[in-house]
Amino acid sequence: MENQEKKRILSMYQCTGTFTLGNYLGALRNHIKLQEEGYDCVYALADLHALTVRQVPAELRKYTKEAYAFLLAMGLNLEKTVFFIQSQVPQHAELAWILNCYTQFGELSRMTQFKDKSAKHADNINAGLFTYPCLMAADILLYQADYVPVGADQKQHVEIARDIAERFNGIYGDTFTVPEPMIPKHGARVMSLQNPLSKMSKSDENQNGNISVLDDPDTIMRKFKRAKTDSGSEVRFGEGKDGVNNLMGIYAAVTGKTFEEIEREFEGKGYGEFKPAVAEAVIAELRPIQERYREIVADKAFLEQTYREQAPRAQAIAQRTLSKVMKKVGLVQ
Ligand code: ATP
Ligand code: LTN
Repeated sequence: MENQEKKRILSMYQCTGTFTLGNYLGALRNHIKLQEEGYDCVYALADLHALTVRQVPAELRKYTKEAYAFLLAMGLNLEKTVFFIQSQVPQHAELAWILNCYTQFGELSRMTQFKDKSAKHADNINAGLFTYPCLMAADILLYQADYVPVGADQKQHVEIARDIAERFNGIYGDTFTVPEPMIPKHGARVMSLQNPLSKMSKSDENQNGNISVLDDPDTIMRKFKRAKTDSGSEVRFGEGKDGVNNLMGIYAAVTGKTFEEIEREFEGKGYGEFKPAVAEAVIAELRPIQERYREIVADKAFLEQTYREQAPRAQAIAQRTLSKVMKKVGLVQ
């Protein structure tokens, strides 16, 4: 199962809501492709991380299963990729505790996500929010990952995981592979349809700004038709034309067309024709995935059996690293 020659990629996803078109185009779709590009992929749903913000229990469970089914529907191949739910692999929490003891208060205080989230959830600045990077380092280091594909906002977390790995290796000898962030080549960054200066996000209060990957065709059409565009009506990429630029980015990502091709296609046609065309392209992209998704979620027994079978595969890899670490730090086994 484990192949020494292939480089290992690890990524995890928070399941605090339904994935957005941003998650899909900016991350998920690229990560699924990596399976076919000769990497050994390990993917998981980071439900322990989700607890750093107060969740409605039934919703967290629902979103976790939904996200699991969605990635399967996208074509995640369980013969090539290990895909599990973080809380079902106890080694994550165990290694995270140990790594807590090798991480400094000062370095955790400097994490921008901690600063942002504590400002946003001032009534619940819990210890988990603070030590989030140690759990994320455990996620990565347990699997001896070579690369971690992340968006720019998560780069600092991969860097601290590297620092922790290097520090630990320095004290105890080679234990962890030092991971590298993998920043996507064509980093499709999808912005909110209502405020093209902020990224499309699951937790956006304005649901008209984000396209959920499970939105039905009518909803997708309506949201695109209402998308904020700029003054003027020409479909042309340009500075200060954030609304149109965003729609062009989405259209390009979905159809594979270049910006010049898009400008030519809509020459003299205006936003009135462009917006529904973008919506149609997105609908067509998501339709087959949504169909498979509906089949998978309808079969609860299959879904449950699948994630249950994956947990021991992940545990086997994770335990090898954890046992090494326990021995090195002096825990009796
Ligand atoms: P939240 O709203 O809770 O902050 P999110 O929707 O921003 O969540 P994450 O779970 O933090 O999503 O991110 C999962 C992956 O999706 C990350 O690799 C992240 O870089 C990517 N991603 C999230 N939003 C976008 C976006 N709008 N455009 C491109 N990539 C995105
Ligand atoms: N923090 C990440 C989710 C995450 C992750 C990981 C990503 C948890 N553990 C390990 C890569 C590797 C986020 O919020 N997107």
